[in-house]
Amino acid sequence: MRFAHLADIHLGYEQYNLPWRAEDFSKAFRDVVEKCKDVDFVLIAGDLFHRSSPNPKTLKDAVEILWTFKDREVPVFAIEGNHDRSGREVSAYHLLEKLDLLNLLGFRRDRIESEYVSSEKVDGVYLAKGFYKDFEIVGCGYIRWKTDKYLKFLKTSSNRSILMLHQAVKELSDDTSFEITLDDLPEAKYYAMGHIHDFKKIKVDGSYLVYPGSIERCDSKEATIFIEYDENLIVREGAKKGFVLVENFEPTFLEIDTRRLVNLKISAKKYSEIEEKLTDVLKLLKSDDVVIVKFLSEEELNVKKVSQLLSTVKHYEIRFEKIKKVLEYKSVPKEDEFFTDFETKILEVLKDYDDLSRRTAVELIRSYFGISDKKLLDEKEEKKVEKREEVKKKVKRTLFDFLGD
Ligand SMILES: [Mn+2]
Repeated sequence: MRFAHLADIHLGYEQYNLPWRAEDFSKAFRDVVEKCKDVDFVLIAGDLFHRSSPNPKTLKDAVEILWTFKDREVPVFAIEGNHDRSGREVSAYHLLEKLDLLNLLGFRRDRIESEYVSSEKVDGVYLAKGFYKDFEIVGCGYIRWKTDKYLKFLKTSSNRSILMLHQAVKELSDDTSFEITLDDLPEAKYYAMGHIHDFKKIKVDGSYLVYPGSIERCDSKEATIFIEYDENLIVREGAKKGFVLVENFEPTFLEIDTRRLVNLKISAKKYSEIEEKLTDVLKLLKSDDVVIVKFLSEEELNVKKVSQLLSTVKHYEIRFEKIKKVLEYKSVPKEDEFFTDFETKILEVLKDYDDLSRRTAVELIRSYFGISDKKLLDEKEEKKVEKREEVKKKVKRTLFDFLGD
């Protein structure tokens, strides 16, 4: 017995406003289905669609692709993700369920009973569970708040039980956002997870907990390759995309080919260097690539020119960040280099900033320049005499004027 576990298919995602990118997502889904031969059933752990209201083309693709499983008589069990759950009672999943293309699991207002689904009443609602031979599949769609309240109802009874959730588990989340921790999980023989877009696999009390990851590259953080050109040119491979085949509860990752999404970062002080580096990097790029490039420079970017250079790839997105010039500080001379010994001494005395130190400083200055008290007084006296003479002259002249000579 084996089953396929997929998640985060994001059908209909017109990434970077490009309708043909949605085609890439459909193609990836077709490739997955192609590789799912000889499975007994299929699990879709949420985010089958990129949006809760997929357009007609996307719905048509979903119906067509899922019909392959229907033709093969392979049941599909699915839960809603955060991207495609609906605030209203009916989502696109209900349409697919009506067409017998999948079995929607989780909390429902009405009791659902079908070939592969049976409902159990919990807390005033019904929990639709999946059954395939002796496999029991329990799960529910994405929940943002009070996850513990819902999780406690997701009890399994079979020893071939699968718990399917679209939630980020804290211990496996790369960023700070998560809704549950490993301790919150009810017991199961396999945890079929969705929501985290990278393939992850760990063991929890002897059972595998797996995120197959998204089947296509949903943003530049999920790039095929990361190229960084600052001092040196560094090329790093991104994560593989695909899904998981599970046989006897042992998961195996199967890779799916995707269009290359290149995450490129070029830094240089001068714009001319940016152009040179880009020309270098272009040798690594292919005509089918989608390139997300970030330039960092002190000078303005010649957008027209870099666009021209990038026009050899399928699509590019340019981001630019102007970096501030690094200021060069002139070296400040040391105090003993700048001041003479005498000046340093004066400054030292004036540190205390009181009358005594001021008087001391004045004394020092006087003796340094050879100015005695007497000399100072003499100078003052001289000036006074000069002034008096001047005044006298003026007065004299005025008196003469007055007397008419
Ligand atoms: Mn997703």
